[in-house]
Amino acid sequence: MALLSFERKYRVRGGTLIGGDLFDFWVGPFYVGFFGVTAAIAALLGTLLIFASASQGPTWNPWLISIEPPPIDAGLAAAPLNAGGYWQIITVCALIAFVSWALRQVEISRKLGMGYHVPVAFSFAILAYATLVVIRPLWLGAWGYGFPYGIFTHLDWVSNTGYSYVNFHYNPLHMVAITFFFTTCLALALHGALVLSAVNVPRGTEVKSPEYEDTYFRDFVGYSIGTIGIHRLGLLLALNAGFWSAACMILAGPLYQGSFPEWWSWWRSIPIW
Ligand code: BCL
Ligand code: BCL
Ligand code: BPH
Repeated sequence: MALLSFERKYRVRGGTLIGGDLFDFWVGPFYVGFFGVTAAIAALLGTLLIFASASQGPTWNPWLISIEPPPIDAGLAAAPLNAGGYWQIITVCALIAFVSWALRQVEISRKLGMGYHVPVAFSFAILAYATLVVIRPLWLGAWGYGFPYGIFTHLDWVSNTGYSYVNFHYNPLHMVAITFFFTTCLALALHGALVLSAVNVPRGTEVKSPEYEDTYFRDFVGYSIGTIGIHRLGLLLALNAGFWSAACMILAGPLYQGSFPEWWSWWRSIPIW
């Protein structure tokens, strides 16, 4: 395929982590690399296995298809295909696909001489997933604690898991995670709006510089975090949202069983009130 003029500058050789020059090429706009190949294979295989498992189940209705983890009694053993085995293999494929995806991001960062911020950020999402389907089930001693792969059934799992701790809103780390999610959304709303207000100006008027953006917030709330600062803050907020979500599920089960409203009794019995 012919290169676009600007691509000559960016489509450079090298920076691969593994495989040397072997997979160092592009297919259309996509960089391939060793991890592009492993991601594609794992994603394809995992998806095919979802179809294989669905073919054994009662429905082809996409909302209702569900690939169940093994029953809790089965513990940490390898399960027969139709009793959680598909789920186990799909989980392995999914983890390989996600980690490959992150490593491909690393190779692209290296080629371009850029930082690893994107793959680092994505690894927090992978960590959250791994917490739900690997770390927490291992810790609790059964794969059956993982969530089922179905559009509606995974919601049932969230609800049932939540209610088994009486009122999940009282999970203190769940509170922290939710607060970070909401704050992330606040920050992105303000940032997106501010940039558009400076750049997306009426025809014939001048685009405003970042100084205007900073001045806007100084006039408004007395402080501007600045142009790099807002991106640092946004990343920090989003990564904390993912991290405390994972942490709240390690608290729920491995570290604490029973009712989360009860967990707060230490607070009620502090002698100052
Ligand atoms: Mg969930 C909802 C996927 C883990 C709680 N969840 C959704 C839907 C989508 C989904 C079907 C919209 C998500 C979205 O826009 O995200 N959930 C999904 C996946 C995982 C996952 C793929 C995973 O870990 C691999 N969900 C979990 C865990 C809970 C959870 C167990 C805590 C995070 N999820 C909830 C709740 C809700 C969802 C509560 C909803 O109300 C919502 C819903 O409507 O459910 C019916 C943001 C991401 C994007 C916008 C990027 C695009 C993502 C697309 C849409 C994902 C498609 C997934 C596809 C249908 C599944 C398989 C892929 C193929 C086989 C290749
Ligand atoms: Mg809660 C979890 C908010 C009410 C029970 N809850 C969460 C957290 C989040 C949240 C803090 C989910 C985000 C997350 O983990 O992302 N809950 C929340 C809010 C309310 C709430 C705001 C509310 O009431 C306003 N929760 C309740 C009620 C309980 C309850 C009270 C039920 C009755 N809640 C639970 C349980 C859980 C949560 C149980 C969790 O397990 C979950 C949590 O903390 O999990 C860690 C992390 C993101 C992921 C896991 C997605 C990972 C994506 C992967 C890496 C990539 C997928 C790629 C995809 C397959 C590709 C598709 C193909 C392409 C599109 C082509
Ligand atoms: O490429 C990306 O974005 C464009 C990466 C990505 C990211 C990134 C990326 O760089 C970052 C920084 C984040 N996500 C960050 C975060 C948040 C904070 C840490 C967090 C809230 C979050 N991502 C959440 C989510 C969710 C939620 C909340 O549910 C979803 C659905 C996603 N992120 C999804 C994605 C993808 C769009 C993309 C990404 N986040 C990663 C794409 C990828 O890994 O591709 C390779 C894999 C495939 C193409 C398919 C694999 C198929 C499997 C083998 C089978 C399916 C198994 C699955 C378990 C079934 C689930 C069924 C569901 C119905 C439950």
